[in-house]
Amino acid sequence: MDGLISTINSIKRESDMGIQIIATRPFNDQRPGTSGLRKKVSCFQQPGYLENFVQSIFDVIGDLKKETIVLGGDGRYYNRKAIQTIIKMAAANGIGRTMVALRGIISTPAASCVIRKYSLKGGIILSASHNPGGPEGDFGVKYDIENGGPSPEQLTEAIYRRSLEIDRYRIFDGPDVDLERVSEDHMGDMVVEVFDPIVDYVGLMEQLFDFDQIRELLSSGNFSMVFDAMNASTGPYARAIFEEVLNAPKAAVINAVPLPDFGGIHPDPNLKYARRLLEIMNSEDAPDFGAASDGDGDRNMILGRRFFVTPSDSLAVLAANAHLVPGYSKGLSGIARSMPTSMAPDIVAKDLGIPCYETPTGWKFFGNLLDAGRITLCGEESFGTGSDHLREKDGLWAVLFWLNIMAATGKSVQEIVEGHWRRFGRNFYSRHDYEGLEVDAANALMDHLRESLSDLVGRHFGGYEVEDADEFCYRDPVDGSLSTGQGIRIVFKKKSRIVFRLSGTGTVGATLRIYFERYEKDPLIHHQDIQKALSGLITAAGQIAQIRDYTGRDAPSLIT
Ligand code: G16
Repeated sequence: MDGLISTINSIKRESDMGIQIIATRPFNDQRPGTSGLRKKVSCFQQPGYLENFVQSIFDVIGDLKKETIVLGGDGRYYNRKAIQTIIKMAAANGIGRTMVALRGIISTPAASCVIRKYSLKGGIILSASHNPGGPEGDFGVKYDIENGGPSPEQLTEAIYRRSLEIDRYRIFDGPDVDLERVSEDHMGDMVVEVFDPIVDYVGLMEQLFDFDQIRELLSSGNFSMVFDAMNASTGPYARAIFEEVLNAPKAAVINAVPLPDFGGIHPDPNLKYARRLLEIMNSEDAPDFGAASDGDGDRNMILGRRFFVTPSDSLAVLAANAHLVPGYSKGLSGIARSMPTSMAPDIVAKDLGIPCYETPTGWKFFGNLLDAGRITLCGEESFGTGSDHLREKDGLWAVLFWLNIMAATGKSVQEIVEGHWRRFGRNFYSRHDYEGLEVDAANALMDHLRESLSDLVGRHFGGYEVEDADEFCYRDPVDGSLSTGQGIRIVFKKKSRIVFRLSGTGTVGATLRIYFERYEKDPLIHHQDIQKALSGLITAAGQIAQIRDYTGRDAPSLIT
């Protein structure tokens, strides 16, 4: 009885302070995927859906008094509404200060930068990354921890478990915050600061790269570039860096204004979706350099004149040329790549005499290696590259890294990459995606692969002999944690392999990703068409996984 009375009194006290405690019921689908919780906007619009997940985060991260978090998103539809809700929930959950990004927009790398620079408790980033936006599109929520990186798996699992038992959330009954101007105010006991994250991010880039050298290149009149912000979060950052600080001509940044539906663009910087950029870079009078970033600014695509750089090659090239860039001139401690990423970076690491780690897909797996100082650079085939300057991948950072190398060497993108292949050999690489599959069919295909692993060794497919086959699992060398079921690897003789895994970021059905790789030392073969060079492996994948039988599809829906 005493307990009940004290609970009633405490609810009354809180209600007098403007804090409401709202009864809710769990949703059973709030397990974060590769990078946070991603669902259709309509799913997040269900009463209590966003609130339950955010309350689960607050419940799990513990004592928040006197703590500061950063809050913002990639500007997609529902961003502003969700931000207002989360500010009020933060106030009701006893958070000391919430730093809210101006206009509610912050790129994922800028959030990581702010968390690290001001030693914050963490950050809530509202983003579905490269997924389409608008009312019919996707929305997402992810929590970054105090090192500025994505929540590790143990934390996302704890948040998920909490979401299954949640029965109430806390929210402050107050007015919306004006996100249009920099300000500092109170909501209950919490300080709400609206701030401009661009300044801190640009400052960090200035420390890493030779801005004078890049400025000379961009304003020389002999060099042209175009950066496609895809109507997403990087537009204002890119304008500040390229046009204002580095004196690039005004037209250097296209699709520069963040829009809630990304102007109808699918904000994924790859050969299918960065259409306008590709048209420009494939035209007769193409600029010297082209690049794009995704919805939340952590991915990058690098292009030369009529020349595409695979993300795997990009990581290898950055590692091989890092000595030319001030922030990395002292050398690299190590490199890491996700397992399906090509082994091109491994070859550079060997040459530099440093370790190369192979981790599961997901930036969160790089966090411990970066924190422990075991690696300086890391990257993934999924258009992500980064370094120990942050704990998230960083699109504009990669673009600046390339510009710095070009400024230092005077070489074009194509010359740099082809020179790299001549020195280290070429890893032909491609990913085929089968999107929107029936979940059961995709799982059945993976089960079939799993069951056939032991029978594959020694057999021939598409002209290749299987040397090894397994399902990747990863023991984190820093904290010893084990992550199983991280993709099926089929390794062939002649330094080739195929990897199969299901995506953890989609919101519709299942996406099967198949990664192909073949190493070629002979420079005479380096200019072969990629799909042709990989055709034997593509045939092999169809035979081994019986793709048509399981999926009913004759061809992938996306080739990158
Ligand atoms: C996220 C993760 C990346 C991962 C990518 C693809 O990127 O942060 O680490 O490589 O998804 O994951 P999956 O193959 O499971 O779809 P982003 O840019 O969407 O945050």
